[in-house]
Amino acid sequence: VIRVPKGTIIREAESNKVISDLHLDNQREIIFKGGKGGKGNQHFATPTRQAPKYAEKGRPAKEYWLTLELKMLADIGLVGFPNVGKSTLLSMISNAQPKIANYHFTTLAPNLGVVTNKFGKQFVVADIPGLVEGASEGVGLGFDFLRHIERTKVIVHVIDAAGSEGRNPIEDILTITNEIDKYNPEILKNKPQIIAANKTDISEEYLDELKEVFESQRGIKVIPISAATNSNLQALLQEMDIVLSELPNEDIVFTKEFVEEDVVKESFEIEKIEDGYFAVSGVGVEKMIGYTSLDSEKGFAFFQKYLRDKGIIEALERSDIQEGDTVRIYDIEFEYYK
Ligand SMILES: Nc1nc2c(ncn2[C@@H]2O[C@H](COP(=O)(O)OP(=O)(O)OP(=O)(O)O)[C@@H](O)[C@H]2O)c(=O)[nH]1
Ligand SMILES: [Mg+2]
Repeated sequence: VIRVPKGTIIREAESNKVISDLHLDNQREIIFKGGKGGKGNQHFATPTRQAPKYAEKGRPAKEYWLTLELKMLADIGLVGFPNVGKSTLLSMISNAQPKIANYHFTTLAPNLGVVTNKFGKQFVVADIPGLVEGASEGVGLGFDFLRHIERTKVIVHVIDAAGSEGRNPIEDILTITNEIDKYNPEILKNKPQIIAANKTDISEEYLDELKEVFESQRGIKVIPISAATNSNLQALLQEMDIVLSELPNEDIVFTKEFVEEDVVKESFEIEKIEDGYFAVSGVGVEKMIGYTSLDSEKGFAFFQKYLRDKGIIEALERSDIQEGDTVRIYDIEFEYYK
């Protein structure tokens, strides 16, 4: 039994497909069942053969590499370039006390804060480390943090509306949106977005253009604020509230994508070594040989059935195998007859 935090997503490592999303309190899940014990020889006894030589070997437990990924469970994610004031904003609206400093990448891991609005309603806001161009390819703090955005219900773009570091906040939003899309095009499709135009105490230089480009043209609300001077933060909280209340009150849950056959089906390879001589390899067959008693007739029949069920016989026939040809599977060899 492995204990994991709520919000852990389990994927099969090779295909990266989701096996389970542990999003509930105290959720328990059997990811793979253990191996089954073999049936003893008594099981195969008949009235005439009281002590058969054949016994089934136990089957090994399934083996897979898994990735466990922890996604934050936050209602709202603050995203933006480094130094725009995300942590300052979180510290002003929530109970969180993130580090704030005038240099890039001050925040290295997401901070969560609980916001309580004036009606006593609570929601969780995440301060996500600064994203930069190329984040979807791992630049800056990279996709480690992009993945946290996947699960937040609402995205708040925090920008430096004063352009005080010489960057254009409109381009910044477009760049970040583009990075999120490159990382996973599904993220922004149904997620409401809000723009928190920060640092308006310095200047409102880009405010009109922001409203034109985002509010008028794309229907994304732009709210001018100053996190440092606590100006207009109530308007932002109110907008967060409205947007959240319009959303269905359920966690974003990743559905199971993984089916075991995905891995098992393609797990063999056939190689024609020379005329009349074929080699079969693969994790599945190798294991099968390990736990089948091929010396006994019944064991061999069982193995043949396995080869047929997995499509290996069919694949051999497609490779033009002829009656009497030799098939080698790891350290065993046998002749092929229909
Ligand atoms: N004038 C002004 N300065 C601000 C405002 N908000 C934040 N700052 C300053 O901007 C600098 C960066 O603020 P942070 O909150 O650390 O920025 P951040 O977005 O969390 O930065 P990273 O963690 O590096 O991504 C600090 O010096 C803040 O004091 C604001 O509204 N007005
Ligand atoms: Mg920060």
